[in-house]
Amino acid sequence: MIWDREHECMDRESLERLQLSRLQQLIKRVYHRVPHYRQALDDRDIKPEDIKSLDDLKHLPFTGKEDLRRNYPYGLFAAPMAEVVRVHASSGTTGKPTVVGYTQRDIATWAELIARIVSQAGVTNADVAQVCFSYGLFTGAFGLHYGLERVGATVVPASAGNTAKQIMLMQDFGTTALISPPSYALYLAEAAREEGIDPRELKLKVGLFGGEPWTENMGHQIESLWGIKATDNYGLSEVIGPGVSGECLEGAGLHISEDHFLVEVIDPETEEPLPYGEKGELVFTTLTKEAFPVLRYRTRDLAILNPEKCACGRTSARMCKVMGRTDDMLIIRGVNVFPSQIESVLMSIRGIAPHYLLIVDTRGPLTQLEVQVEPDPSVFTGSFRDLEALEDSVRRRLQSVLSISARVKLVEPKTLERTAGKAQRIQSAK
Ligand code: DLL
Repeated sequence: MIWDREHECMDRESLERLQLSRLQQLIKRVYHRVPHYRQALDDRDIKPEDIKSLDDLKHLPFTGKEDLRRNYPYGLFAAPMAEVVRVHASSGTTGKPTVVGYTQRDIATWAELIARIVSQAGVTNADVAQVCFSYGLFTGAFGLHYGLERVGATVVPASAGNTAKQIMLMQDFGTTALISPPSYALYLAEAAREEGIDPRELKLKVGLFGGEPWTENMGHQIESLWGIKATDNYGLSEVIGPGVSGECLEGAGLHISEDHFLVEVIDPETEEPLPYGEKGELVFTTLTKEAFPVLRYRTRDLAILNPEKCACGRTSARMCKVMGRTDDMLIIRGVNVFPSQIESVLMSIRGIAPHYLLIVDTRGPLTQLEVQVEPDPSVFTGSFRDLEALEDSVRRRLQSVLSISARVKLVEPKTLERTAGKAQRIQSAK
């Protein structure tokens, strides 16, 4: 079903007219309300009235995660706090998260955008939708929740974790739609089988998966384990959260809600926009957000755009599945984390030498992280109990500061490789 035919099937000319008027409003809003954007526009000698066509977008300044960090927590908000009804946050490149805000109208827009995605995956008011993202600062659960309610689905806000209970809920509540990170869908299927339950015997029909990268092959595995249709949906907190784009049942790319987000693909090195069909970094400009609009936000996600009308009837441009990132951000069980954040936690622990290795294992259903560290020889007693306590304290610090669960392994002093050049601190498990 097409939730919002008027906008999802708009001809390009009308769409571009709408985008331009919204872009002009946006530039006015950020110029007058957000000192950071005013400065960035002034630096380029751009005044709001200079925006005459969508082509002018390429002259506008980019925004990056570092701009959010510099303006922590509310510096980029374009609405007074009295109008901000919700905040969410995601990991930044330091210990501090990046914070985003929503007005009442933003929350309503978000629910509409999710309703589109949910409907294009075939979910209706006849479905029971189990949300297995964690409810909290992360945008995933709350974002998807309200859009599912908007289409009238029965939402089971199961949140993340407690696998045995998730399976019980699926059985007892007759869950037909699973909303989770793709890796968790694999894990749940495995856990169900271990309990002697055939996942294909459950009522599940469809899954809406996102929040982390996953390959088509992983999709096929999920589909055959559960006997369902697996759809991909993409988004990021800085732009809105989930709801930026999602797959329809044709499975031929993720439809971007272009009436709300202007999308570009750029060459990450030269920063020049690339034509349709070429692989590059996704850049989004929000067209309707009030509390936290962004100008040309650099996602670091790599993809290709396709502007052709889809067989489903929608005219919006589609992005392919995310093909990778331009930086080294890791997503460990849905939690975004940069190696630099792990490093800063490790370096703050007494008794740890400044050498470490991160081993990322993507072979199983859940991405696992092993952190190898050396004890500092000056405090190294050799006592087994001390070593265990040290390992445990590293594990707990990573959990409490970064919310990641990692396996921590202390290795003999001076055994991690030292290089004269760039240290190779990340390895894939083989
Ligand atoms: O992960 C929003 C979201 C939640 C989307 C649930 C879909 C479902 P952040 O925590 O800010 O927001 O992380 C955003 O996660 O830049 C991508 O690198 C990655 N990501 C999100 N969805 C996908 C996807 C949410 N479908 C970062 N495929 C993004 C690949 C994805 N990567």
